[in-house]
Formats: sequence, C-alpha cells, structure tokens
Amino acid sequence: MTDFTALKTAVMKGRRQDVVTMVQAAIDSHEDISAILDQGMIPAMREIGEQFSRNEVYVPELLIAARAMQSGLALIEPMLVAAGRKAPGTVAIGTVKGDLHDIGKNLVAIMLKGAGYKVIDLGVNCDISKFEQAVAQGAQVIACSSLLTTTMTYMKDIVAHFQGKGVKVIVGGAPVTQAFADEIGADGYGEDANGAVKLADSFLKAG
Ligand code: B1M
Repeated sequence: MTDFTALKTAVMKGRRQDVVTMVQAAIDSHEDISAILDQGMIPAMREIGEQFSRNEVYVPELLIAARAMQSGLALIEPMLVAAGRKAPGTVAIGTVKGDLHDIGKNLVAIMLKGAGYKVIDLGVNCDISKFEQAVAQGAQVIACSSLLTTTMTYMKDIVAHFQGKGVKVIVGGAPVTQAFADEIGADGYGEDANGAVKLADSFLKAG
C-alpha cells in the first residue's frame, strides 16, 4: 500500500531519489497509476504552488520539486503508454511562447501517447512557427499549454492563425478555462490530461 502523503511530501521537498524509490515501489506493487498521479504527485505541485503564492517557498524550491516530479513521471510514462489503446492521428503539443512550464504539458503528451496517438512534442516557449512546422509534419491537432496569465493570451494568436486551415487547436493549463477557450474561438478546452485525450478522440478517432 503506497503512502501517498509521503510521496506528496517527497515531491514537494524535491527529494528526487525518494520519489524515484517510492514510485518504483508503487509500480512494483501494482498500485493504480492514476492514484499515484492524482493522490500523490499532482497534489504536491498544487500545494507547493499555493506555498509559492504565500511567499513561503521561492523559485529554487519550485524547481527542485519540478525536477523530482519529472523523475517520477519518467518511471510512470512507459506504464501509461503500454496501457494505451490504438487511435489513429497525430497531435502536436507545446507550451506557448514566453512560458517555460512543462510538467502538465509532459503529462498530457504521455496520456496522448498512451491513447495511441503519434505525438510531436514541441517543448516550451513555442511560437506559431513551431506549430506550423508540426502541421507540415502531419499534425492534425495542436494542443497548447499555458500556465501563466501573461502567456495564455498568445493562444488567441495561435487559434486565429490556424483558423480555416483544417487543423484543430485545443487549449489547456491551470489558468485556462472553458470560457476563455470559447472567447478565443479554440476548438476545445482540456481541463486535464484525460480531457485532452477525449478531445483528440472526438476529432481523430476513427468512427
Ligand atoms: Co511557475 N507559476 N513560475 N514555475 N509554477 C505557477 C504557474 C503559479 C500559478 C505559481 C503561483 O504563483 N501560485 C504562477 C503563475 C501566476 C499567474 O500567471 N497567474 C507562476 C509564476 C508566477 C512563475 C514565474 C513568473 C515565477 C518567477 O520567476 N517569479 C516563473 C515563470 C517562468 C516562465 O514560464 N517564463 C515560474 C517558473 C516556474 C519554475 C521554472 C520554477 C517551475 C516550472 C518547472 C517546469 O515546469 N519544468 C514552476 C512551477 C513548478 C509552478 C507550479 C508550482 C506548478 C506547475 C505544475 O507543474 N503543476 C505552478 C503552481 C500551480 O500550477 N498550482 C506555478 C502540475 C501540473 C501537472 O499541472 O501544469 O496545471 P498543470 O497541468 C495540468 C492541467 O492544467 C492540464 O493537464 C495537466 C495535467 O492534469 N493541462 C492541459 C496542462 N496543459 C494542457 C494542455 C492541454 C490540455 C490540458 O491541451 C489541450
């Protein structure tokens, strides 16, 4: 039985080796992968974000927590991908221009791969030209991630750019809402990684 509180604390404190040990032990004991994420790792990032808002921790603490989180995700990725079903289509994903947050984007990419999609991961700080290149490589859906209120506005430019070009643009990230997605004319809003997969399915799943 995994101690999710201990896992959450280890992520928050950035104790990378402890996170790796605990996640590996959870995997070895056939713990539900969603539980590892939803009860241990994701709440850790949420809580350290709240501490950051209250000036109780600073950017270095966020960085080491993020590094520990990424190490845990790297162990989970093959399990999620192996569990995947087959669905045809290519999705390009990137964090938008000016934004360097990539944990949520990586999680969405992992879940899309797990659902059988070919994923073109464009990384962070993506301007329109990067998404254009992915479309030239066959991307049918563009998934944009933003974690900052100052960068989410760039999604409006991306949506406008691809309007009428036969590419679906979907958006997500902590400050993004359905209302914002509607306002900028996006083709969809994914509240979380599963939401992004459902959107891709709705556009690309053979039916
Ligand atoms: Co930053 N940061 N950060 N940060 N950081 C936030 C976002 C913040 C809310 C913290 C706070 O103040 N409480 C705040 C933003 C405030 C705002 O805009 N209103 C903030 C700030 C201010 C900043 C800096 C400006 C700080 C500074 O330098 N003074 C700076 C900006 C740098 C930049 O990007 N230009 C900065 C830097 C950083 C670090 C580098 C230290 C680090 C990022 C490391 C990394 O990503 N490799 C970091 C972190 C870790 C955070 C918090 C604590 C955690 C983010 C995270 O990983 N969450 C964050 C606080 C928070 O979000 N509560 C914060 C876990 C992740 C799994 O969730 O990314 O939301 P999330 O993804 C979810 C969904 O949103 C959704 O699915 C995912 C899985 O469920 N989703 C999508 C995401 N993308 C999607 C795309 C889709 C669909 C769904 O496509 C369709």
